[in-house]
Amino acid sequence: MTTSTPSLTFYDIAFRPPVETNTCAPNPWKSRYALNFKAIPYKTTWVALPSIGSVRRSLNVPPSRTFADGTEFHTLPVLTDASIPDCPPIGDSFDIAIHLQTHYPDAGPNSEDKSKNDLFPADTPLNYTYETNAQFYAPLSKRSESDPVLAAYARFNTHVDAAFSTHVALVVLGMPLDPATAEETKAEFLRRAGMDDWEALGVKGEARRAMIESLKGALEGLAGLWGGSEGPFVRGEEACYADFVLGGWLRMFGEMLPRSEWEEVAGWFGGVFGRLDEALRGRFGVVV
Ligand SMILES: N[C@@H](CCC(=O)N[C@@H](CS)C(=O)NCC(=O)O)C(=O)O
Repeated sequence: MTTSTPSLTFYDIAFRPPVETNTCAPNPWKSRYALNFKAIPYKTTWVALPSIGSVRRSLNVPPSRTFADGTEFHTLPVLTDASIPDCPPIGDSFDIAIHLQTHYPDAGPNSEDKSKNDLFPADTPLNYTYETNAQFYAPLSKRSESDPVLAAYARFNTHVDAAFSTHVALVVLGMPLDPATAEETKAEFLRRAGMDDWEALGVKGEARRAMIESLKGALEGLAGLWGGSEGPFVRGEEACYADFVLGGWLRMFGEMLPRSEWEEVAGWFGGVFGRLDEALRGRFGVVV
C-alpha cells in the first residue's frame, strides 16, 4: 500500500483533548464540512487558541478581523493547498469554500452527476435576515461581491453568524477549553469583554430562558427554509454550502449547550435542526 501526504493542510482550533472529538468552532466546521463534501484528502494541524496569531503570522496570512479597539484579531480556519501553484494560504472560511469550488469543481459526493457537486447552487433558497447592532460577529472577506450567487451565500452567512453570535452567551461557559491553555484563554476572552469574572460571561436563570426563546425566534426563518424541502438539507437530499454555514453553528451549540437545552433546540420546528446536524455528522463529519 502506498501512502502520500495530502497537499492540503487545514488549520483548526484545538479544544480539550481528544481534539478530534471536541472540535467545535463554527467557522472551521463550515470549512471542514466543505472539505469533506469535496472529499479532497487533507490533513489537520491543530492550533491552541492562544497560538492562532503566531501561526497565522508565520503563514503570512493577514488578520481576518479587528477588535473594537482596532487591534488585530487572528482567527481560524486557514487552508494551504500545495497542489495549486503559487496559492497563498487562505484565511477565511468563505474564501476556503470558494477556493474548493473553483479548483475542484467536479469533486464531491456525486460521481454520476457532477453538477450536484457544486457548493454554491444558484437556486438555493437563502432569503434569511437577522438584524443586530452587535459588532462582535465575524465579517467575511470581500471576495464574493462581484458574483451575485456568491454574494447571496455571503449575505446568508453574515446573517446566520449574526443570529448565533447574538446568543453566544448561552454557550460560552460550555466551551471545552484545553486545560493546558484554559487560564490564558479565559483571561483573553475576559480582556475582550472588559470583564474580570469568567462565570459572569454566561447567562443563567430567567435571563437564560429568555435568551433561549430569543434564539428560537432568531432561527425561525432558517427553520422555514430547511422545512421547505424533504430534508435533511436545505435542497433536500443534496447538501450545499448553506447547510455547512448553519451546520457549523449547530455543531458549536450542540457541543457547548447543556444536553437538555441542545435537545430542545434540535427538536424545534419539527426537528429540522436536529435532522440537519445528524445528517452532516453522518455524511460529512469525519475529522482527519
Ligand atoms: N471571517 C472569518 C472568521 C473566523 C473566526 O471568527 N474564527 C473564530 C473561531 S469560529 C476564531 O478563530 N476565534 C479565535 C479567537 O477567538 O481567539 C472566517 O469566516 O473564517
